[in-house]
Amino acid sequence: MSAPANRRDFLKRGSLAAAGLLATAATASAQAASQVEPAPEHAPHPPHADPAVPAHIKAEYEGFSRFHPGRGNDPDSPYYLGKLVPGFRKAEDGPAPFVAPDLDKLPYVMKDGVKEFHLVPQPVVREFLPGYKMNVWGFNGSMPGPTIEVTQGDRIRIVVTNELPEETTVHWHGFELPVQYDGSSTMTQNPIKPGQTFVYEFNVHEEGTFFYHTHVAMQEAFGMIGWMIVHPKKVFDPPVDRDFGLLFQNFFIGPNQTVADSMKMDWNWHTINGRSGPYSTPLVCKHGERVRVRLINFSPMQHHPIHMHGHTFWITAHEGARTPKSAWIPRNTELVAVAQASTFEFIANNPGDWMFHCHMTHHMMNHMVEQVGPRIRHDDSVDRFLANLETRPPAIVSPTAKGDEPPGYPQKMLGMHMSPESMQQIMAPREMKGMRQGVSMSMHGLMTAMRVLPDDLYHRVMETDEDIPPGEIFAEIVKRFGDPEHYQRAPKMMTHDKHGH
Ligand SMILES: [Cu+2]
Repeated sequence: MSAPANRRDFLKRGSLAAAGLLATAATASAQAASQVEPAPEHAPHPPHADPAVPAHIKAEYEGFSRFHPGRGNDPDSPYYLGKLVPGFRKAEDGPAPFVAPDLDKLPYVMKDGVKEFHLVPQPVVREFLPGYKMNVWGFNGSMPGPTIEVTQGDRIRIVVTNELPEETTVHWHGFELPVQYDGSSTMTQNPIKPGQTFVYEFNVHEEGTFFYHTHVAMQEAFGMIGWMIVHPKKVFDPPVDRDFGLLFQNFFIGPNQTVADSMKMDWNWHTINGRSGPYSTPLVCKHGERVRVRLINFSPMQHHPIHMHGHTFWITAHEGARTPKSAWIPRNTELVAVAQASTFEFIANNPGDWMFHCHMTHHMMNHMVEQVGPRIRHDDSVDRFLANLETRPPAIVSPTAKGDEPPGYPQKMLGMHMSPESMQQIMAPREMKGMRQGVSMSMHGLMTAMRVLPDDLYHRVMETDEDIPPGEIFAEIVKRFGDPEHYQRAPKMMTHDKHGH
């Protein structure tokens, strides 16, 4: 079927579905509330939700639409859940650039046909949240280290100069390389002493999601890892428009401390690419695109069930290699164990700001030391707050609990108290523009967002310097694709009021 014919058909069905919806609503209000109306054959989809699809864009694939949520007609179709629906990017344009928010890329120089990188293991200060500057270990001033991005078939040389106060080695996780360059401390090489340099060099015949990391266990718990992306020589089919990476880590950093403690068995700080929610920069894509997301878990001890709202995705690769299409699995939550990498792809056919997070409850909170008071207090000790435990009032379960401090409960149930300056720092990236007022209160620890925006809204958010009021983009999406009569905007200044009113 040609694209224009498809579009006419699509519009016609859209109007019919909308008419059906109105009729259904009218009937339902006149009948008993318990009665269930049969669902229309196609999901209710008001005509105003139809994006302006140019004639050259194919929107429908055997019942699956690039532009509105749905599964497709047949689980055995290659297009079921968008499985093989291509992105807009042409394969001949090469792989979509890899984007790991909040991290830089490691530059290289070409020397006699070899890509040469310089990597410096060193102690670094990383700002997990505005004002929370943590003493961790990383590479080249960053934790995680800068991203190494190469292409299958490259020969690479990594010159490692150790600026740590102790010995280290660097391991190239997952590569099938000559053993002397594997970076396994003492098993394959002498540790690199402080101030010394060691040169790793090997051919990359693999493709996939890899990473480099120290091979000293305690240094791993301090954060010593970096992305290592190898693009395939020939772009994978179907081509994607976006290639994002989220790297999940846990740390233990005690109250009134800034130094990560690698000996703990529990973990209270959680970072995505080295930042904690809501300071992690959201992912933004356009409505209808094919999007790839790579996940790495480099936590010391704990796994992460990573869940994305509003879409079903296909698991297309694990750390070692691309998975054959016949073995792809549709999911909405992917469990990523320690040191594993998982890759999924989906068609962004459901516009909105979608939660994207680890589902472990403790990983959806930062530092979890609220019961002993603020995280960092100058000239104060933890003891005063701990002393309160004996005298604190009994737990009261009542709707009269004030604000976000229910009496008797040690933890605050909602929100995060931040100065207006810190809040400004969090809301500053363009990726946050137009999200609902107070959105930062819902993204803590290993939580971020996948924003799926229609072209014009994407342009306003990502390609202009327009000052967009909080909630404006979200409200516009509700207007076009949702149920605007039943939508309530967020109360103003919610995030700046200590007591939530
Ligand atoms: Cu987790």
